[in-house]
Amino acid sequence: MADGVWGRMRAGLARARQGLLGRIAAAVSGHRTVSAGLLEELEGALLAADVGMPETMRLVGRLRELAAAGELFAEGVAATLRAEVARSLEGSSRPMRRAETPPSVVLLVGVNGSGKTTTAAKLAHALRGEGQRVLLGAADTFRAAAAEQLGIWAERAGVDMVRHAAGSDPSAVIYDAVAAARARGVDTVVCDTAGRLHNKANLMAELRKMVRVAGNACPGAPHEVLLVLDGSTGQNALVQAKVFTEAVGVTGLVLTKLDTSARGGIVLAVWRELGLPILWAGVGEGLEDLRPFDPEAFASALLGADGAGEPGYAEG
Ligand SMILES: Nc1nc2c(ncn2[C@@H]2O[C@H](COP(=O)(O)OP(=O)(O)O)[C@@H](O)[C@H]2O)c(=O)[nH]1
Ligand SMILES: [Mg+2]
Repeated sequence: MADGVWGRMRAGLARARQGLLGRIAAAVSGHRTVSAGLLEELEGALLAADVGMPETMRLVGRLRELAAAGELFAEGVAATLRAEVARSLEGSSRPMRRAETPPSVVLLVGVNGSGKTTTAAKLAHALRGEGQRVLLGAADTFRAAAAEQLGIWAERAGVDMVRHAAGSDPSAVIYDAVAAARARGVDTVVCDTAGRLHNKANLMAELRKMVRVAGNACPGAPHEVLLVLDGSTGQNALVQAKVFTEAVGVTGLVLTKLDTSARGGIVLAVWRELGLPILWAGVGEGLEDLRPFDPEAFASALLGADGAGEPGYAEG
């Protein structure tokens, strides 16, 4: 009895580890035609991978259509899904907006632990690699440790940082960082923010003020408000995206931890359900581990293909 329970649990976990591709392969094996039962299993696999209901329904509907027309057999399911996912994600990325007259101002927002501070450092590093002059703004003044953490990264990245004392007004940091950037001929200011305040309303009010103050410090700023989402948090990422989008004008997304997530399908859900472009993908904890989001490479990494070994995206 106990053995049975443990055996099932082990098997269940192994299945989760295998990720989407493994589950599709398992569903398809032994089938020749795309039966209703197979479609149901595929639906389960897509939902388990956080693809979300609307996009799952679209994908499964498409498979059903092709199968009914005699154009799809079980062996072609993975390749067809890959092509459909790539098609879904067309137009889901774009380069970051730049100010006509520097500095460009980028605010990173998101809940605690999503990867904002790490992303600020990676982004500064990436832009520096493009030859830009970059300045970091430590506008997470909620905890002293936050500015310290960013300071260590700034040093590693060889980028200057503006910070104030812990507990001070984060908007003042934004103002000073933008003013300093203008004075020093900086191309892009990347600002870290806090993910937790005393309550959600408080946090959102603070963020709105930061956006306003950035605009006061430099007309047209912020040029991007990027919501940083942990790609492994699943459907809750959608809830976060809705909350932040309503509170501040989120212009795009950074999806982090795609290297650790066996699910990744959240990318499809956020694009279909929110239409927010995905600008960057976080694929590790190091300075180099940020990539412009590449929909094709992502579809290949998620569903396996020749490009699946593409550096930087996790394979299921
Ligand atoms: N594996 C992995 N870990 C990440 C990634 N981005 C951030 N992290 C880790 O997530 C944790 C929280 O990151 P942090 O930047 O402090 O989040 P913040 O609270 O939003 O500022 C840290 O341990 C980071 O190293 C990523 O793309 N991949
Ligand atoms: Mg932080």
